[in-house]
Order: sequence, then structure tokens, then C-alpha cells
Amino acid sequence: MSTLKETLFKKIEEHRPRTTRLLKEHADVKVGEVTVAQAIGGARGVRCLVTDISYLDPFEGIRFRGKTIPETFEALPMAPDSDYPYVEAFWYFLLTGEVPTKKQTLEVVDDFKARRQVPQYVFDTLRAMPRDTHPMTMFSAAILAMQRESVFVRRYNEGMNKMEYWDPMYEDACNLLAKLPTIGAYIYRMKYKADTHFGPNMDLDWGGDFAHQMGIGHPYDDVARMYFILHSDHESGNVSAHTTHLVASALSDAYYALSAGINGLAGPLHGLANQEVLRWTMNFLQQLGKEDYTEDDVKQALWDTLNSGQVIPGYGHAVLRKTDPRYTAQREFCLKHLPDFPLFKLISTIYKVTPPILQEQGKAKNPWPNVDAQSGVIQWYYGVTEWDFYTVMFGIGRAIGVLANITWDRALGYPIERPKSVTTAMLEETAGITEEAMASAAK
Ligand code: CMX
Repeated sequence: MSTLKETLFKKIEEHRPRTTRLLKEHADVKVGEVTVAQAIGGARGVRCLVTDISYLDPFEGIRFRGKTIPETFEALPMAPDSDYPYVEAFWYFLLTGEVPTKKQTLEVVDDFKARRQVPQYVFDTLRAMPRDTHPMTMFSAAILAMQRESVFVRRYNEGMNKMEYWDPMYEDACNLLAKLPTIGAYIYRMKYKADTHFGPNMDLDWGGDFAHQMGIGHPYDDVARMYFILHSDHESGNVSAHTTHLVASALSDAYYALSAGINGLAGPLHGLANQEVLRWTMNFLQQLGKEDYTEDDVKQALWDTLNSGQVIPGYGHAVLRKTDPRYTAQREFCLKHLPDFPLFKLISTIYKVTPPILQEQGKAKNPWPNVDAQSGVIQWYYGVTEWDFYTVMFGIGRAIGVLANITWDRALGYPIERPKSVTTAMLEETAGITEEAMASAAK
């Protein structure tokens, strides 16, 4: 057994009694109440999911295993000639809560290399799809196509004991994760780079190999490492994490579950917002018809968007009530590597003028930028201008978090998810709305 797997097993054994005790001795303790607004309004703020992998404080932002983003970057072993840690070290950290040593990290690097080979039929599946298929559809299909590889399914069919479920889930998660950069880069180059490919470089780590297979030199390997870590996990309630968890709760394997989560990430209110930011920005420049814009031009375009009933992509959040630290981390990268890039300057101007406009409009509870507002500009700078592809990179990163979570779901024996629904009439009754009141309201 690898050090990571052994450490994970030890953590699982330590953790199980905590969940068991809560369920046995404190099952009736209330965590919160559900209001009518929450029942109709997307369960916002309802505390009914448990994860120890990350926690999102509305005013502080994400903590991975208790560490902020800067603390996470600081703590983990750095990749060679890099300002960012190995993604493999981060995987170890997310799974176990322990910061791995360099040696333990390199063990995971080697383990992922051994699992990196993507079966040919996955490429054949991608090639069979019309070339104008959205990259997120391709990415999801590639993951789903590999479902036949699931170790969990094989072991389940052999009659595995429940207590062992986490083990093949871990194997599926590692097998999948190791392949995702190759699949992502293949989709990119097949669609946008005349179907020319570099293939994996076994000397490189996960992030470095993604940059290599994309065909982009240093520091794009650091962009990849930073990007994948930043996008990995945002506690359990967001659409991609919750979908992955929900589907896995039926004991569907990691391939089914991740593919489903990726489909949720493909929505414009979620991960697809990163492509929408670039689309919005480029439309703005095109419609303006000149290169030099003023703050007033940007303000006008933002108001036009709001007045036509659309959202400003990259702004707002269901939980956060401040600038997303994932935005700030990417902004810091831009300030270091591309401070004079015109598109970065425009994105900075949008950052300056948007929050007051959203505040003036008075609808969005959070007027500040989220992770998606800044990510496209970095990609654009390094030549990845095909914005349809941006959410695939979000998806590769998000896989790290959701796969760690469903491994733990299995370890702790979380049951099939099945919240209860009510009817509108039941809500009306609970709210004390009488038939007479409804009849007089209808007059
Ligand atoms: N632009 C315009 N209106 C916005 C807005 C924005 N950026 N953010 C929120 N609003 C509006 C909502 O549409 C809603 O309007 P209605 O009352 O007419 O329905 C109102 O403000 C209240 O919404 P909220 O409670 O502040 O936000 P929600 O929790 O409902 O939704 C989110 C959160 C992210 C979907 C929303 O802020 C949004 O649509 N943002 C733009 C898309 C985006 O950037 N998504 C990416 C989020 C990060 C990620 O998951 O990747």
C-alpha cells in the first residue's frame, strides 16, 4: 500500500467513530431550520451536508483542510523551478489533512504517472463526436466512456464488504485524476490546434505535463498548478460538488459521479461563467469599436447588460460576501507576470466599477468578483484564446476536490441522499395562508 493510501486508511479509522457517535448519541440535535425561502430558493444556507475537506466562510473565503489559499501554497512542497506546489501534494493534503513531505509527494507523482495512460477508445470516442461539440460535453463524455474501468464496480459485483468501499473508490479516483490533464489537452489540441498532439511526458508532474501537452512553455506549468488547486474544492453545496456527491450516494462509481458533476459545472451560473466573462469582455470591445475605452464606457456596458435582464458574469456568489480569494490569488499572478497586458487592465477596470453598479442596482447579495472573473485573462495571455475551453480546466481542478470528497463519503458510509419535498399547498398551510386570504388576494 502506498504511503498516501496507508495514511488515508489511518485517518479513516480515526474518523469513523466520530461520525458513528454523532449518529448514535446526538442524532436529534438540530443544526438549523428550513424557511419557505430556502425550500423554494435553492436550499441556500441550509446546513445539511458534511465535509471536512474544505470550508467556505462568507467573509474569509475558502480554507482547504483549515488552511487559506496563501497558507496552502506556502505549506506544500514546490514543484521544481516553480512558484507553486505539486498538485499531487495538494491531493495528498486534501485526502488526509496532512502536509506531505517531498518524498511522500514524489511517491504520488510516480503513482499518477503509472496511471496516466488513457485508453485509446477514449480518444476514439472524442474523435467520433462532431468537432464543434462543446469541450465540456467532450470532457464529460470521455470520463463517462471510461466507466467500464471502474474498480469499485468490479469489487462490488464480487461482493465487497461495506467497510472496504473507500478502497476501490480511492483507486477509481486516482485512476481518473491521473488521466484528466491528458484528456483535457487532447480535446484542446484536437479542436483548436489542427489535431496535433504532444502526448504525455513521463518526466513531468501532473501540472507540468498538462502545460506540455497543451504545447505552452513555462510559466504555463505554474498557471496549471495554481489553476487546478484554486478550482479544486469550495465545500459541498456548489452544483458540481453536490451533484458528484449526490450521484455517488447511490453507489454509482466515480466515473458516473464525476461526469455528472462536470455537467453541472457546465452551467453559465457555475463554472461556465469563466468563458462568459471573456465573451462579455470581447463583445464589449467589439461593440465599442475602438481600443481606448473610458470607465464610463465600461459602466454603460455593464448597465446595458443588467437592463437587458442578464447577469454580469464573474460577479456574485451564493455564499461569499467579499472578493473571492481565488480571484485575488489570480490577480496577484497577473500583477507579477502580466501587469501591462491590456486585457488585464480592462478586467481591473471592470473590477473597479462593477461592485458599485451591482450595489446601486440592489439585487445581488454579493457585488464582488468570484473565481471566474479573472481566470480567462491569464489563459488569453498565454495564447489559450478559445474561451469555450476554459471550463474544462476548471473541471480538471474541480475533480480533485469532488473525488477526495466521494472517497470520504464511502469511507464514512454516507447513505443515499434523499431530501424530502413538500407541495406548495403544504408551504401555504405552514405559513398560515388561509383559503379566504387566497381568495381575497385573487380578487
Ligand atoms: N449580475 C446581475 N445580477 C446578479 C448577479 C450578477 N453577477 N449576481 C446575482 N444577481 C441577481 C440574481 O440573478 C438575483 O436576481 P433575481 O432576484 O432577479 O432572481 C438576485 O441578484 C439575488 O441573487 P443572489 O442571492 O445574490 O445570488 P444567487 O445565490 O441566487 O446566485 C450566482 C449566485 C453566482 C449564481 C449569481 O451571483 C450569478 O448569477 N452570478 C453571475 C454568474 C457567475 O459569475 N457565476 C459563477 C459563480 C462561481 C462559480 O460557481 O464558478
